[in-house]
Amino acid sequence: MTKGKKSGDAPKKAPGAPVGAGAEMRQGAGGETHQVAGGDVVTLTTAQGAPVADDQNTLRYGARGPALLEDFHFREKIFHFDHERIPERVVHARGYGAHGYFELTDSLADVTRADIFQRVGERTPAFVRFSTVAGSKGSFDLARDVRGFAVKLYTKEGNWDLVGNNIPVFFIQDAIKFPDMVHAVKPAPDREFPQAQSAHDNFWDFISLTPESLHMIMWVMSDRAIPRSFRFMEGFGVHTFRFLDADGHSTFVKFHWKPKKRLQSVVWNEAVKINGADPDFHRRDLWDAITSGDFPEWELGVQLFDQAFADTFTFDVLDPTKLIPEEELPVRIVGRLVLDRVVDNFFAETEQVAFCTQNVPPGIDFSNDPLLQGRNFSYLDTQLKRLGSPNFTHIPINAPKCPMAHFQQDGHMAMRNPIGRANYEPNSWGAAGGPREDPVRGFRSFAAEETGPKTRLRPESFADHYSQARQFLISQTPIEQKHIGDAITFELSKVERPDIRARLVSHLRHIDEHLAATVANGLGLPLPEPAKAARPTITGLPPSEALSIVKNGPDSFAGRKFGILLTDGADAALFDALVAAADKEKAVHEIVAPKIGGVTLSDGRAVAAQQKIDGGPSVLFDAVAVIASPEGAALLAGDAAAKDFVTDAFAHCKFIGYAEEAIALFDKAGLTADLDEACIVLETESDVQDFVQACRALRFWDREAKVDLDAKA
Ligand code: HDE
Repeated sequence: MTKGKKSGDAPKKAPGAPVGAGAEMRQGAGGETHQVAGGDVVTLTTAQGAPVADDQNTLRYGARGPALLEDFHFREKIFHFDHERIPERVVHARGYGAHGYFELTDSLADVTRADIFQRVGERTPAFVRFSTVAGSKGSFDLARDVRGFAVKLYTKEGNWDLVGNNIPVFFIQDAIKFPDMVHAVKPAPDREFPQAQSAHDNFWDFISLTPESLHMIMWVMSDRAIPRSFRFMEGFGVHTFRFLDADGHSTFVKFHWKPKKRLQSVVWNEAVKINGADPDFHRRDLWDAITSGDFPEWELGVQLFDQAFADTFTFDVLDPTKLIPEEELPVRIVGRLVLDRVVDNFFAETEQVAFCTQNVPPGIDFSNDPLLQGRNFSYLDTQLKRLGSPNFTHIPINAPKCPMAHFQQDGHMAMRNPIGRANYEPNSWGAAGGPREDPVRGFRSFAAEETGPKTRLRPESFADHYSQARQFLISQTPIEQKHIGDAITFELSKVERPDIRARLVSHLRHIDEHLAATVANGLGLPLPEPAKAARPTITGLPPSEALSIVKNGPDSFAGRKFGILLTDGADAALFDALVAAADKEKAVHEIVAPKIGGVTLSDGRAVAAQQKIDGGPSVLFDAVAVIASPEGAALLAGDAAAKDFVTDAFAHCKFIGYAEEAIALFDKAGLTADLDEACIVLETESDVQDFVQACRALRFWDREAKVDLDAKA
């Protein structure tokens, strides 16, 4: 599939764009419609509707005189502009959203009365917002960070917000520590840097004093924290929730989103470079996939269990720093989530969407997870601050799509106002008296019986901090384990205080001695004594295949991107064969060329480029090919960006296809002697097919040992 459009091509005309001939109705993000007369442009008006004659000049006394206060058009315009910003989210500020639907594929009527899980085949509208946590709204996409995976499902019995992450556990066990944890990771308050990074003293100081975070740290230091695309990452509800059936019987549940195109991440050196080359890498990727019709898709899976399982499980199911391995409790796939529509307006939808963990429909309920309980307080509070009014549910993106009827009224920006006399209940106005409660359909909480003293106490059952961290590590392939060691070493190398570095390594000794030694060695640090552990590590937990990205990679290159570096005179047949093979694989490609105008192939055909070589480094692609004429290769060999293109692709263990003529570039880049079996010469159509097939492995990890000093240590 050729990438037909450059990003930025919305499927329909953007609001405010010049209007050509023909009548059309345009709908504003707020739902209002603007009539566009046939052949005419719409008249500019003030917000009060007064037509505007001149939008270029303020009202003045004489052309060079002072401005006049009575210029209401100018005042209104500037006033509105001055108030365009709302507070960014205190965490998860940088995010990107899209619309879609959830479709039930397996009924859960046996365990929950939740309406969304009753009828197989039924679709429920959805809005999803992905995000990073630490960076501000304008930060870059490929920070090493947890990704938010927040799903709003507009069910027939109210909105259900499953506000999850791409990592199934969390840093802390009690919500009261959240402000400290977030303060520690965000830029230091005196200097306001570093931005969108965890590689600094404050973060590691907090972490090394908070051993419960170590399991999450293993995930955050793994390649899970630098995903290739939102489309290729998992999502998790993290906490244990409850399903309730019509009789109020409870089943515990953990939620999983599994990407149809399987898992993929980038490598750290690549992430750093992507952030420079395209800070919008993830949002652009999502936009491009949806607008080209390659709709991202996830399966919804549930792990269901009862109290008896909870009582025998090695860890406390209320502890959000623990997961339940899929091998121990299988994930039952019950539906699919498809994102098929980009937003019309980023602010109206993605910025104003207000997720609240406490938004659950009848049939879904909370557990006592202390983090979840704290979140249930926090999100409503946060939305009032961000959106400025308790009427944020009136904003179209937040409004339920099912009927609503209640007696809430007034407040800032009230858009839905009660009609009639009765605004209280009970009342005796009969049918005109408004809505009544429904003891059968209405939401009911699980009738849990709670006992115990009023106290501030962390349960003993939460005290094991290292066993699952170790289980995560040993579940990884060797290359993934190496990346974890590299990441911790890198992060701690940015920590200025040696005692903080040592304190962190003292915890690693409880997770894995080899990891601790590798990190200590990488830092040039004597191995510290092990930290004091609340509980000894259980070393016998079996590896879980589900925790590795590499073991859960795709078996095709579909949805991935080739970068094809072309020059004038490049072999046309080879190029055609490569494009055909990429299309067949359902992969996309972009042409990179010395000039954005493109190249003239060996058969005289002109091919446009999507990237000029300086703006299209190989980090933007999953695999690259170089098809050059001898003259073109000589030209590229003298260009630093072209040399980086191949050396980076090589260093990042990518598959590289090349026409024999391009070898001059590899020579000059100093790669020729190192070319390995993942560097594939393209001469015939069958070479091209072999190359595309080889690319399905995504990376040739064996190479990393050759190009990384740490691997040789
Ligand atoms: Fe959040 N979190 N969080 N969080 N969270 C917010 O709500 C909070 C936690 C998550 O795309 C805030 O609207 C507390 C875990 C996502 O709009 C705020 C605690 C998980 C998003 C808030 C947590 C998340 C948020 C900030 C500890 C994964 C972005 C802006 C108890 C399961 C949603 C906002 C979006 C956003 C509070 C921990 C996921 C401040 C107090 C655990 C995906 O209310």
